[in-house]
Amino acid sequence: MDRSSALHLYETMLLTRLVEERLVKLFRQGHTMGSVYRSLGQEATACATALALGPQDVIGPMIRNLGSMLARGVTPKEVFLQYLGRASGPSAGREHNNHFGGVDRGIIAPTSMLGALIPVMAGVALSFKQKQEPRVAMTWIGDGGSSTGAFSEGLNFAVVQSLPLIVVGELNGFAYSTSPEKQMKGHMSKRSQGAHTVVVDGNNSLEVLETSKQARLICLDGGGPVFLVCETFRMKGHAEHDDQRYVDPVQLELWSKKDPIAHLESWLRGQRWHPGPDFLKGLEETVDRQAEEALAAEKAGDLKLAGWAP
Ligand SMILES: Cc1ncc(C[n+]2csc(CCOP(=O)(O)OP(=O)(O)O)c2C)c(N)n1
Repeated sequence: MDRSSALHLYETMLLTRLVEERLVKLFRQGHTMGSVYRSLGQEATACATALALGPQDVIGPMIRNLGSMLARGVTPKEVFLQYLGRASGPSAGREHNNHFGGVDRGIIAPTSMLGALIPVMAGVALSFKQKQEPRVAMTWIGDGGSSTGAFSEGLNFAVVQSLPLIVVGELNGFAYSTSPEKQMKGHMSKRSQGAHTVVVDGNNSLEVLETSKQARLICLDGGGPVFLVCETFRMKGHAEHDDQRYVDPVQLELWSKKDPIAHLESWLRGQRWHPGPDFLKGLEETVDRQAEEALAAEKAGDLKLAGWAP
């Protein structure tokens, strides 16, 4: 791990946290459409995985993977415009929250239907294999989403066809208010359908990045798919309306000590690579400025639901 890659990882995770914090404020002020699904505590699982990819690879994120989109160059302003439902936003006001992408930048838009992206991304990976292109597809699935038929069918297809697909399993303690033991027997990694499977500490961004890079090489070498299960914890409720009263505070306390950003910060300090407080301040200013620009677009009458009369 060289200094600039480590700082890029740090920057992407911080940016994800700051953008989501600002989205929460915008939500509470009544500006946004839909809710905000935080990835607090899971930034490593969203960012370090995507940062392991090459520019020609394709991702299919889910709701807690805004960080993967920022990792691929989506700007905070685009995210704010999208959540504000603006005509000048990425989906021109036709979709809410992070349901946008762009084939040109290798992002298949997230969908709401859990599991549905697995067969879609297996299809993307199949096209790479058929065209003999050295590219991989990556998507994410929660422990709850791994109970769907689409997950099993899609991953099974990828295994049988040896497709260059990385499925990141987010084992994060809860699917809405249901814990994994209430909906699966054994560890999530047992649901691999025979795929090469690795379990990592999802809050250790360095380990996630390194393992994701290895997973990519396995895929490029024809050994895919890879099921990369990240053990982590959802530190907020399902979305902003959910106060997570069903979560044991002791568990939250325990996981707060394993915060992925704090972990990387202390590693950077150990390397004497920590960029200092101005780095965070600069990012905060960037996020603030871009949020204000999006709010200015709203004020200027950049209509919600493009093409519709107010
Ligand atoms: C097929 C399907 N069933 C139910 C839902 C409603 N739903 C949306 S998110 C969610 C919980 C998802 O939990 P998990 O997959 O573990 O991901 P996490 O929210 O923990 O990241 C549910 C039940 C849905 N969107 N799609």
